Amino acid sequence: MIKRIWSREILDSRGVPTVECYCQLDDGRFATASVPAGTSTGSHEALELRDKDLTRYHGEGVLKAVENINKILGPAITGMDPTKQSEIDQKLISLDGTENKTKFGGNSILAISEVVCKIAASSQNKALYTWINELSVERGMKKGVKIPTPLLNMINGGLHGAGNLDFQEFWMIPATNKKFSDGLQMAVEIYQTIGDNLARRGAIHSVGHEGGYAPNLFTNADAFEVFVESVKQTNYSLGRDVFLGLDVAANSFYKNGNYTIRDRSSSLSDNQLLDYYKELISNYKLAILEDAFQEDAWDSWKKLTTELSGSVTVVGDDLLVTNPKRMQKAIDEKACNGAVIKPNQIGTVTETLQVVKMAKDVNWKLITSHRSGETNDSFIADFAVGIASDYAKFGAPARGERVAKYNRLSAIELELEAIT
Ligand code: 2PG
Ligand code: MG
Repeated sequence: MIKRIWSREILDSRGVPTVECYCQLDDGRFATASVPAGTSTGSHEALELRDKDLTRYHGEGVLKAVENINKILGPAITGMDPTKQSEIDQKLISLDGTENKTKFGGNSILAISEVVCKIAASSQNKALYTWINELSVERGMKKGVKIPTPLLNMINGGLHGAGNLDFQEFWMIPATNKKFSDGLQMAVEIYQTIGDNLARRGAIHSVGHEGGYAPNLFTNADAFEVFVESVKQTNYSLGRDVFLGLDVAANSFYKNGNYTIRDRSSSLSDNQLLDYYKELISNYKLAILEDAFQEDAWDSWKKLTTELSGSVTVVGDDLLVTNPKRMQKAIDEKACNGAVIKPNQIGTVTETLQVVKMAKDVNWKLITSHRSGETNDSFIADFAVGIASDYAKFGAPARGERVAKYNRLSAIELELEAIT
């Protein structure tokens, strides 16, 4: 039984406040969970409640969300059985009562939902990923866990970069038949080689929010060139061991009906941008393309999926925002064939599982994802394994809050090997 829930304000990896939540059961057991936050958020996401008190943290404080947990939401679920995840989530959802969790904030609600999930696992002496898999079976999905293939963010641009690239994330993708730990080793070797090459060109500026390099280069295609050159200098081969992928995060350079990127001297229409993607896919063996158009350009998404889903996985993030309604629309309109899954876009574990189920029912690829503002909480790694996600996107293979998740996947890999 839940004896007490309480919360406090902590900092995320960007130095921005976020919510941490504690739970204690009547048997004395404790758990904590903290929630991440995005920088390039979709406008249809659940509300992240911020204080807007300009005398603290430039208005980014989360004391109201903390108080919502301490005074209202925590007491409301005290006495409940933590293994009843969907009942607890439903209670939080109805107490809030708004479409996008604008009353109490998705950050306060998710912090509770995750801490409950963790303590329920521990109270049953189960690994968190095992318990999450049982919760997905409860919602009609198949039994069985899986270590996802990592999408490692090597070069950061857009709102995540301090550099000058427009595209947000340039990923290295190990071949899906590689063992997780082998893929991770490969990623580190390539990451360090990219760093050396950027330094030699005098192009290292800094690292971006997710630990990838944020270099000074002329064009987005130059970032791919450095990437390809670096892979060649290792023992791995592009198109066999390693593939490339891209989160364009197109919202961030879309304005007045056009997209402006450094690779072209004038702004591009949707069709011109689509042509440019075709070039990139054939030149650089792109395997996955996320958020290629802005979040409400449904017709362009449909066209992209019709024309390119044979050669690349077309993934929606800001388009779908892990929201059942937007997901259903995307399925009906065949707007993509892959979904990014981020619990904090919707605000509870149960609703996230609902969206996962919808994607699985139509055989879409699943990418379980961190946010650019992270803590060292590795809940998302267990979640990815528990839902048997195809891919996991946790940033560069560097920086504490990113490797916390990758190291957790390695630990789970060892555990699973030990029991099979
Ligand atoms: C994304 C994410 C995570 P943010 O766009 O996919 O990489 O970025 O958390 O800033 O929305
Ligand atoms: Mg994205």
